[in-house]
Amino acid sequence: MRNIARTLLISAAASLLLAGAAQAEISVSNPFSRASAPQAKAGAAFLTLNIDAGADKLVGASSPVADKAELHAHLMEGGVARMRPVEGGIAVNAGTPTELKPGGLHIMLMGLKAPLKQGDSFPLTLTFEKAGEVAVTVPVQGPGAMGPMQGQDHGSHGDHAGHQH
Ligand SMILES: [Cu+2]
Repeated sequence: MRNIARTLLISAAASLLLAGAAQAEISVSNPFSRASAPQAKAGAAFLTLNIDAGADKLVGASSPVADKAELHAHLMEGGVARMRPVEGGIAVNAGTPTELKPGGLHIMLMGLKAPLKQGDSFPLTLTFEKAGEVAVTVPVQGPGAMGPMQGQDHGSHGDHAGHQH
């Protein structure tokens, strides 16, 4: 009797430990930025966030190319596109990619130290509420780019079936 109770306790403790150790993994795909005009003091970075289980929140970002990086959203206010900082972070939920893209959520790079040049890339550190810091390399596309360059995403989606490489 006592032995059984003890065994149960031990296995309960072990599964608690396991649950604590299993951390959801964040993946970042399709990062890109746009070349900035010579006088521009701000730029933006775009990317797609996925998490394999549960939920997390993007709460901050930083990059050596800018004084400051802010999480922004674009809104339409009375027919005028505006952007403002996102309060409380950007949610990432399992099963639904969170897209940061032109005209929507983005990472604003404030106080660019030098213009972003097409063909260059720069490091960006994302800070998540649970996962902590995740480092990303962001390629700089043309000034009007709406997505990463063709052929650069050989990542996660297994969408190669129809392509003739
Ligand atoms: Cu912005």
